[in-house]
Formats: sequence, C-alpha cells, structure tokens
Amino acid sequence: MNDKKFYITTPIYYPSGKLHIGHAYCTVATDAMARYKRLCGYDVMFLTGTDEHGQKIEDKAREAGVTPQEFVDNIVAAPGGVLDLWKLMNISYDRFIRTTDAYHVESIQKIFKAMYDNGDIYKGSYKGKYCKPCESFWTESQLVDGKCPDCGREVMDAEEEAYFFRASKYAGRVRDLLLNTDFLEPKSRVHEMVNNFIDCEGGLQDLCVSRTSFTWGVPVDFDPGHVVYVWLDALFNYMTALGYQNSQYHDVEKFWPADAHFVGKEIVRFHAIYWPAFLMSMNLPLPKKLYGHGWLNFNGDKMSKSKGNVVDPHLLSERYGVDALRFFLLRSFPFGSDGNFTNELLIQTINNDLANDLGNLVSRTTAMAEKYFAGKLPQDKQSAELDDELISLAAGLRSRYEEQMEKFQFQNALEEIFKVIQRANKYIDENAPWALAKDMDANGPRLAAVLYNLLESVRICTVLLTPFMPESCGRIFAQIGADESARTWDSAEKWGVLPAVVSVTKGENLFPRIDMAKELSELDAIMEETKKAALPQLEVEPFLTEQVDFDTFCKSDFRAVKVKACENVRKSDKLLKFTLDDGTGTDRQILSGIAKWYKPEELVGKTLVAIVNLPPRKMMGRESQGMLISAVHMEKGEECLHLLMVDDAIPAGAKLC
Ligand code: ME8
Repeated sequence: MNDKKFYITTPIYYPSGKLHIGHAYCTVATDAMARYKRLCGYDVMFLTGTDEHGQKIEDKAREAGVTPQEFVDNIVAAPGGVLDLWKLMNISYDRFIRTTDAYHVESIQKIFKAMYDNGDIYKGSYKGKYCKPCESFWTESQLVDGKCPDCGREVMDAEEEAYFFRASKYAGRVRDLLLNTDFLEPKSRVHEMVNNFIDCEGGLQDLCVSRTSFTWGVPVDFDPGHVVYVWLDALFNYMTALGYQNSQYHDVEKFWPADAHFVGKEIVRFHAIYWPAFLMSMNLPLPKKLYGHGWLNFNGDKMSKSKGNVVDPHLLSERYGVDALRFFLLRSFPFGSDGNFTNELLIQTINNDLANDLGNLVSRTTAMAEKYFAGKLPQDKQSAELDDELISLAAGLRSRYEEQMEKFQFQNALEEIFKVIQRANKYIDENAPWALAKDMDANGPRLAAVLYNLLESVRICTVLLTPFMPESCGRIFAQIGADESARTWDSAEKWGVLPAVVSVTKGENLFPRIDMAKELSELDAIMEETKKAALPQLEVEPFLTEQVDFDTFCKSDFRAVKVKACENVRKSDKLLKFTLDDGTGTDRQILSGIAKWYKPEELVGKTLVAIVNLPPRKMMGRESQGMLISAVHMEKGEECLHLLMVDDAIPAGAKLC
C-alpha cells in the first residue's frame, strides 16, 4: 500500500457567471501541484467544485427567469460551462463537488445540528451590515469608508433572527495556529489576519451562520425558514467530498487532514479563521497548509465583467494552446503576489520561453539527430570537458526544482528548468555540431556525444515540465525517444537514462512563434467588442415635445420621504407597501408596483422622493397617498427601474423645487 498521500483543493467556484482567467489561475496551479505529487509517487486526491447556494445565485436566477438549480446547472454542466473549461484546460481533478449534491446537503445539516448540540451554535438576532455580492456580514467598525472591506461596494443594513457560531471561543487557538505554526502562507498574510480580525477592537466576533431573508441554501432542518450561511456550507465541502457525515464516499480516514488548500487572497479570512474554528468545534484535525495566492489584474486594473476587461481562458487556449496558457500563468507571476496580466507579456513569454528556448532546443536537437545520424545515435561516443557543466547542471536540476515546488514556488521551479534549457542552447553554440558534421569520420563520435547530452538535458527538463504542460511534454518525449522508464521522477535525477543508441524523430513545431504586432491588434479588437457588449444597451425614451407652463409644474408637490417600513402586498407580485415619514409626524402610506426590482428589506431607512398631492387611490383594497419617483429605462429589451434615492442627510418633508 502507498502511504504517501496528498490531498489538495481549489476553492469551489461561484457559478454566478462564466469563469475567467483568475479562476483558471488557481486551478492550473493546483493541477500542477497534483500532477507533481503524482509524479513523485503520491496517491493524490485533487478536489475542486462549485459553491452553488446563496442570495447572489438566487437573485441572478430570478433575473434570468429560471430556478436557482436551473441557473447553476446551466453554468456548471452545460456545454462551455465549468466542467467543460476544466476539461479543456486538462485539469486532472479526482473529484468534483457541487454543494447542491444531496450528500453534501445531508452532511451540512448534520454538521450544523452537531454544532448546535455542542453549544457552539446559538440563536440570536443579527444586526449589522451585509455585502450582497460577497455574501459577507460586517460590523460597522470593519467597513472601510462605510463600504465592504473586500470589494469596496455598498453594504446594506441587515437585521434578522439568526444562528451564530461561537467563533470568539476559538480566538486564542486560531491565533496560536496562525502565529506559531506554518499553517498559513505566505507569511505576509498572517499579520493581516491576526491584526484585523483577532487582535482588533472587540476581538474575534461570533459569526452569523444562518439567514432567513432568502431560501436558496441548505435548510436548517430543525428550524424551518433558516438556511445555513453559504460560507459554512461551502467550507465543509473539503470534508464532505471525502464522505464526512455521508455515505457517498469513504475517504476521510485516508485523506483528511488536507495537505494544502490553495485559495485567493480575498478568501484567506474565511479559510484562516473560521474554517479552523469550525473544525475545532467539531473536534476534527486541522488542514496542514493554507496558501493564499495573489490576484491577476489586467493591464494594472482589477478584472471585472462590467469593465469588460475579463480575460477569457477559452479564447486564449484556442489561440495559443492550452499548455502555453497553463505555462504562462505559472511562469510569469509569483504565486503569492498579485500579477499583472497583459497580452504583451503573454505573447512575449510564449515567444521567448516556449518558441525560442524550449521549442528551438528540441527542434534543433532532433533535426540534427535526423540529419547527421538518420535519427539513431551510434553507440560510439566521445565525451569532452565541455560537457561537464551542462551535465552537472541538468543532473542536479531535480533537487533544485523539488525545493521550489515543495514551497509552491512554481515560478522559481520553472526558472530552474529554464536555466538548464538556456545552458543547453548555449552548449549547441559552443560545440557547433554543424562544424563537427563536416568531417563525420573524425568527429562522428564527438557529435554523437553532443547530441546525446542535449537529448538527456531535454529529457530531464521535460520530466519536470510535465506537471505544467502535460500534453506537450508527451510529444517531446515521443520525439526524443524517451520511453516510460525515461519519464519518471526517479529518472529525472539520473544522467544517461536514454539508451546510447536512442532513436529520435523530429516532429512538428511544438510552439510556433507568434507575430506580436498582429496578435496584439487582433486581441485589442476582440477586447473592444467585449467591452461594447458589456455596456448596457440603453434605449432612451423620446422626450416629450408638449410644453408645460411653469405654474402648472409648480403645483406638483415633491417631498423627501424616509422609508419606515416596507412589505410585499399579499396576493400581489407587483406591489410593495411603504410606510413613510414625510415630516408631518403622521405616517404616509404609498403603494408602488416595483416588487420586481426591489426587496422590501433593501429599502428600509432609505430617503426617497414622492409626489404627495395626487388624489389618494386604492390599489388591491389599500389606499395609496402619492407616488414614488423612479428612473425608468429599457435595457436589452427589458424594463429597468431605479427608485430615486437622495442623500440621507436630507430631512423627511424637505420640499423639492
Ligand atoms: O470565492 N485572480 O468563489 P469565487 C486570481 N465560492 N484569482 C482570482 C481572481 C483573479 N483575478 N478572481 C477570482 C469563492 N479569483 C467561493 C469559494 S471555497 C470554500 C468558496 C479566485 O468563484 C478567488 O480568489 O468568487 C478565489 O480563490 C477563487 O477564484 C474562487 O472565487
């Protein structure tokens, strides 16, 4: 039995839209690590998946006019979806979890109940701020300039009965884990976590772990109306996918604790603080390593759908090949820091490293073996002192590479490989095989040795490049005559593994050079199109030509009003009933047909504008004393409505004129 085991995970992705290059970055890194460990002889479990619950998905599904399940199915499993993308990118995951899978739901319900029974989950009332896009709760003091500290967007007031997890109870142990062990890397992230969330004013706060304002989540089975907070649901995927608290799988004993969780920097907080605390509450062993990688920006700017600057991995794979893209992602950016993706850098990396250095080395070596020896090297070889440096550099490569890979420093590991590749190219120039070939009788054995040394260097580099570019490496092995035994981890540490009379076949060009100027202009044109498509297609209503005299206009009494309460009108899917403070001291009731665009709880506390001298009117049996003012426009054939909201500093009753 193999006792070398390795369990590695990616975050599970929100299927709220198409995945982009940032998502592919983490998955490719995890894939390279999983393949590297398999190469080293480990029994690997590589888990990825999708995180399918939460208000954001519920809202998006409503907008799209489908059920939440249909919505996520469409993004995860439909052609061109998440599963297809991972197939395209050659992601060798062993298991794919969807948090809507029945076995996961069952586990989460049991886990929630167990934490409730052990006293770590209790019922209270939640009052604070909520960032809908991030599905995160914040206290007032955690906000940055009143906005979500993660994404910088507006937060909303939230108050509801909710369950809480006693995170505060585990603050000391989590702090110790972060400060006194190597659990979280890079180290630079440790102090940020401890200072901002544990050693902050008020200490680590208990975490709200249930919601009642929407339904798309794992139901709390002992308290109908509550659904489990999406992060508790999502984090436990790392264990439920092994069969924890379900009978779908039976791998907990074998693979838990995880050897490495790879996650992006903005979700380190959940993984470094709450995830260990949840596990402590359940008396479970903690993962061995959490690595918070940096973000990929595009041309120095955060990628975002609305800016139309989201880089599409489908497009790039199609144009340059999956391996080139995988390689670029891990070669160009240090894994722990942010990276700036530019099209120039992508093309430059492909041209310099893959076309010039690696591609040339392989094609020159195999072409010369074919040309001078008809593809089969002779037994007789003559070594020279000139060989020593290349041989010792290549033979020592595996240990230098391993040192970097064990630290998840993909860029440095690749750098070590490329030092050997560059040295081998220089060795060709030093030995000038074309000059040796002029007198084959005298120089044949020397030329054979030169080519053999080049093939061995290529072989060792290719073994170690396999986790990054599996498909291309298979093709290189075939060209240089490396059989299975010459492709192994053990063989990468040995010199002279290829048979002396190795047979070589020159194949097609592995990495064609790209015409930078032409390619950049084509990519720019595609980007422009994407940007245009991302812009809302506005249809502005024609302006009225009939004029209104000033006195008539002045008869309309517009006032600032504050929303004291707001609720859906029973049996109507259009109407919201507002109770408003209009500054007179008596509540004003207005009904408005805007339920399609707003949830009542979003509006409480807002300052709106109403016309208050319209004659009262009955709607669904209730009186409406005026009308709220909205901006309305058409977008992609759909009517869009925005209530006019004004500065909260404007007092109720203020007249608009
Ligand atoms: O956070 N560069 O899902 P998600 C690098 N469901 N990485 C990026 C990136 C970029 N530009 N944009 C996103 C979630 N990512 C949760 C995870 S795990 C229990 C639940 C990374 O789809 C991001 O940092 O929003 C995160 O690690 C991952 O993509 C998934 O993001």
